[in-house]
Amino acid sequence: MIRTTCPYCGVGCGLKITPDGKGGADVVGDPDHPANRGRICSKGAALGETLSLEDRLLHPEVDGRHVSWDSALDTVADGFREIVTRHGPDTVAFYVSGQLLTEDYYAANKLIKGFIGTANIDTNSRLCMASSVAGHKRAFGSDTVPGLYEDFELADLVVLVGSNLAWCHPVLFQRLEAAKRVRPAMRIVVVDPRRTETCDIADLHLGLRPGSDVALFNALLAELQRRGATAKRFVDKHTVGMDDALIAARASDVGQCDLPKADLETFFDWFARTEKTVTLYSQGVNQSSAGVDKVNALINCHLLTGRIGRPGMGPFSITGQPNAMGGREVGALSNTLAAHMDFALEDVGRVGRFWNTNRVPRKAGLKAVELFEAVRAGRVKAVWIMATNPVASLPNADAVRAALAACELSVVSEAIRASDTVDACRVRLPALAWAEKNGTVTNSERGISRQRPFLPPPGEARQDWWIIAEVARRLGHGEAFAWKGVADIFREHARLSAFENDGQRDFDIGAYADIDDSAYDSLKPFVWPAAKGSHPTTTRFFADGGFFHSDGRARFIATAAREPLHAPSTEWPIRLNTGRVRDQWHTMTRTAKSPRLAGHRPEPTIELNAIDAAQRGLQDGDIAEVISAWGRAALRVHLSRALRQGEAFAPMHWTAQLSRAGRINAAVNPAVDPISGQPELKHTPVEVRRVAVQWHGTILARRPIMLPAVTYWARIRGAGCHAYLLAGEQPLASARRALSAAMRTANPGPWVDGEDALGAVISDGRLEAVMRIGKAHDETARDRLAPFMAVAQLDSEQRCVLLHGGDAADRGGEICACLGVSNASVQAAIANGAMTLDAVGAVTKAGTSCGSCRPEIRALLRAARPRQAA
Ligand SMILES: Nc1nc2c(c(=O)[nH]1)N[C@H]1C(S)=C(S)[C@@H](COP(=O)(O)OP(=O)(O)OC[C@H]3O[C@@H](n4cnc5c(=O)[nH]c(N)nc54)[C@H](O)[C@@H]3O)O[C@H]1N2
Ligand SMILES: Nc1nc2c(c(=O)[nH]1)N[C@H]1C(S)=C(S)[C@@H](COP(=O)(O)OP(=O)(O)OC[C@H]3O[C@@H](n4cnc5c(=O)[nH]c(N)nc54)[C@H](O)[C@@H]3O)O[C@H]1N2
Ligand code: SF4
Ligand SMILES: [Mo]
Repeated sequence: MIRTTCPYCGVGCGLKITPDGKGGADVVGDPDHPANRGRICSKGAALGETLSLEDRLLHPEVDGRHVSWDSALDTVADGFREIVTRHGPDTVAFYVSGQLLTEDYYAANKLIKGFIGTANIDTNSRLCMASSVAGHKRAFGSDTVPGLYEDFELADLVVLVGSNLAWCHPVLFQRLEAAKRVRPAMRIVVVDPRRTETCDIADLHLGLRPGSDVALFNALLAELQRRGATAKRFVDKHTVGMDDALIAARASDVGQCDLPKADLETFFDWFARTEKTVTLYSQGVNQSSAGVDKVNALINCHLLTGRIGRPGMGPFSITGQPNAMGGREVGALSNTLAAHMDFALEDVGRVGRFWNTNRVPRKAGLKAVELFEAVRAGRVKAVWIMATNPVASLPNADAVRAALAACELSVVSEAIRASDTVDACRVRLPALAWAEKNGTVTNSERGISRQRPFLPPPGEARQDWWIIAEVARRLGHGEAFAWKGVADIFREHARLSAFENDGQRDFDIGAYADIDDSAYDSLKPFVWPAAKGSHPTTTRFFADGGFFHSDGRARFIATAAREPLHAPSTEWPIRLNTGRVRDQWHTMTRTAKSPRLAGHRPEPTIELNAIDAAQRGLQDGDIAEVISAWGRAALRVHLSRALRQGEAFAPMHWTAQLSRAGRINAAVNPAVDPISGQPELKHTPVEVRRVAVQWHGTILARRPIMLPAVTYWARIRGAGCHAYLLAGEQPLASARRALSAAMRTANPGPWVDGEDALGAVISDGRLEAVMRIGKAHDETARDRLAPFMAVAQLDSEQRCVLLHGGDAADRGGEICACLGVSNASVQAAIANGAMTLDAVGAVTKAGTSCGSCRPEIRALLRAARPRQAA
């Protein structure tokens, strides 16, 4: 059994792994890990299904040819050297990721900032945490998350702003849910334009107008002061700028939020009266052209009330990626330097002394969106991408693809071959993946945990730090990169955090600067700070001031509410919001391998309010084009009661690998916050138009199919098969011909026609491939057909049911990913009288494993109640 950390979200759950000896593993929550105490969510629980080597990049490639490591590394080193010599260091760049381990991250940052001599390294955290980083620095003088996870459990009021915790940080949601069950008096408020699954445990949902958070928190600040909630001693002793912040707050108009007066009154009242208040916030705050102001507007409320750094209270920026915090610690944003230092002259000198180099740049580098603009314009001529998929995840994504195509030297270090970004890069370096990697990550509460390998390295793949160090050596910097393993890098990183620190910098893990290899190997999770000579504790920051501005005081920031940069217009009347679904992770390079995760949301959707849909002649299941001034995507229409009129939502996950036109970021605008440079991914004015498709189809096949050209397709994994969901504009008959030919090419055998536009390849009694095609969208076809693929040999009755109809399985998709319980089974249980979550669990088992689906089961229960009462 090996203890490691989950590679997905920033909760950073500890896991216990038992490899099965055949390349797979059993994964359970680690009861001893402080982040999760044994809990786990649907994505974590399905990790065992994502370990196969299918789709992995296993050998270095240059210009599409498989080459040796030596040759690939020479190509990278020679290319960077030559471009730097010809055009200067600022014409090269790295674009890295919060999914690198701290040791890899440290190596990348050291190479480019310390030795290549440019700050042109940015990370996908720019799309994620940059506004929080900037807001923290403005308020506290440092990028410090003051609190701990247990504060959510200790609080009497938890305000979730722009966070869909139920789906995005499920284990923290479970902890919150459990705390509320024990103490029902605890109140939860959700501030989100959408009525998300997180609202399931909320006492109040403030469905505000998108982008109006500053107006809301300004109004709150003014109200707190009016109601006498000011912590006068704390404000006088530890802060500056309250008066200006209050003047700005009073000047903004809460009417902009479009919220019922009574709800506002309740919110102000609860906040004013509740000392133990936590404000937890995420991408609804950060991914905005006013992201930094949103952060400061809500921090202002905590400074005014002195509610920070004590148990059960404080602002809490929840991070997305497993090592978003580690990236901030090593300083891999282009506007930070290293170990929570930036480009102040003394920091540049200090880091240069520590690294023994005089090349440290004196100014910040390019931020993600401008970095790829610079690539496109030819100002940056070499870019090395590591552990991120910008062709899918950056806004205005077609421009990113075009930038890479125009780039002299595009390099990518990746674990997966099938990725839009790998397709777009010239040099492809195979990286080890989670199960094989070794190092540390930092979670949202500053907790550092080990990731430990439990599978052997496949093919020629190597860990990222090794690849970086090999390039460094070829560039003549071998001595500075002569690490023998990850423990060497960790110790160096810990030494730098403590170097000339004396308490001036929050990030200090000097206590670990001298640990030996075996202590590193067995390292238990710990929360920083952990200065040399200190005893392990879990510390909060700022209860008694001690802010990191030179005068030790926090800053109130006067914030003025402003509209998103691109407002809706008559041409683009709908506000497109984007984000996540429960069971997929980002660009799906890993989660899409798991059949059980595919059940929940199998396709890329555009969720619309019923009124907006009706105005456009759109019905549930139609195919629609989402069009903006930047680009377009074609998605399945999904009507949703969670959305306000005039607002749409699309998940960010689908790439060209999985759906021809499902990449929503082709349409998302590249506006950024003026301070943080974080893109406004939550707000793009768009129009949505019906695509006049003639038919809809579903194919399941044992072997993957080369699809003919069709308007819309999405592909997912089924158990033992590949599933395709299709729709097209050509006549039904010709589509049917083309598709059946494609099916048979990959899955040879005799073709059998069934009723109801069904056709199948059945060879020696085994179903090889099956298609259902017709004029209408049949949402349940995949679930009905899947059980037949699971049968080794169809008996005559099964064959008859398959070809001539009848219900072989239940309908309506999967609700419980862990135990494979369908929506229909849950509904049937409810219809038979299971009226509580526990009762549904007892009958169907749904919701009794990881619990991620409990909000959805409760929604079905709620929906059933009025019907049963009637
Ligand atoms: N299942 C799953 N979990 C994940 C991830 C994943 O890919 N899949 N990714 C991880 C990562 S990297 C991140 S960053 C986190 C993100 O975690 P979250 O931030 O919780 O997730 P999102 O869905 O991006 O957005 C959160 C909410 O912001 C709302 N929102 C949009 N505009 C506004 C606004 O103007 N104001 C307010 N108040 N809210 C608004 C959206 O409606 C959405 O419900 O999730 C992490 N966890
Ligand atoms: N429209 C819209 N766009 C968004 C967002 C949104 O809410 N809306 N959210 C944004 C946010 S918050 C984030 S964090 C980003 C995430 O976006 P990305 O970072 O682009 O998403 P991932 O799919 O996680 O990409 C990580 C890649 O690294 C690879 N990989 C995994 N492990 C390793 C490793 O150890 N080494 C190497 N070299 N490669 C590895 C994976 O195969 C994968 O291709 O998306 C952003 N984009
Ligand atoms: S909540 Fe789920 S995805 Fe996040 S770290 Fe824990 S198990 Fe992994
Ligand atoms: Mo993120």
